[in-house]
Amino acid sequence: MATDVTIECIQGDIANQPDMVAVVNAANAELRTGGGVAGALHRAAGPKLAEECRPLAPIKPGQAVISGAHDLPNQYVIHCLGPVYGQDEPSDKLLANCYHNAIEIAENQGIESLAFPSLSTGAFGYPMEEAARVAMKTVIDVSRKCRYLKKIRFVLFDEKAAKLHQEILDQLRHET
Ligand code: AR6
Repeated sequence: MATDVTIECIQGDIANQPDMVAVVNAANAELRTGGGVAGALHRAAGPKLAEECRPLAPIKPGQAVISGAHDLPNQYVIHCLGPVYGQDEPSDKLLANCYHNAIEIAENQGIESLAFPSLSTGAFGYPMEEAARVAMKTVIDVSRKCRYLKKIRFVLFDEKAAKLHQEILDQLRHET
């Protein structure tokens, strides 16, 4: 039986979500540290995260893999490689695959709560509003089939992005 999944949008830091079982990384193909989300998560997790990830790399756009969370206050990190906007095509399909695959991995692990950043909207250049529509639509669809997941949280870096995600979530919920 599917559970009812709560979807919420907050302003915050993806590396500081202690009440979530798993957090999602906006990774690079090599699963190394980097800027933005990857930098924040690897810094907080410590060097053992990159060490654990090395044999899992490289990953392709749209793919997701899971690791432990090391010094982060979570149990798992699910690493997704988002599409580089204007380069990895079709970018909307590849971005949707990230959300779909991350949720599928979480379900297979029996994870109850999962926090996402806004994948691809930093260094990878995906326009925030377009990306938020893809993200919300995918998460609403996939979460209908979840058995274990109870909460999905979008953690946005600034207030404007959090408000935009909330508005799109509200719109899409009313349409479906
Ligand atoms: N918490 C929540 N959101 C954040 C945080 C944070 N600590 N830091 C940045 N954001 P990005 P991408 C927002 O660049 O576009 C990396 O260097 C940010 O404002 O982290 O998928 C990797 O190594 C933006 O809206 O991810 C890859 O090479 C969003 O999170 C590449 O960048 C995603 O920004 C991945 O690029």
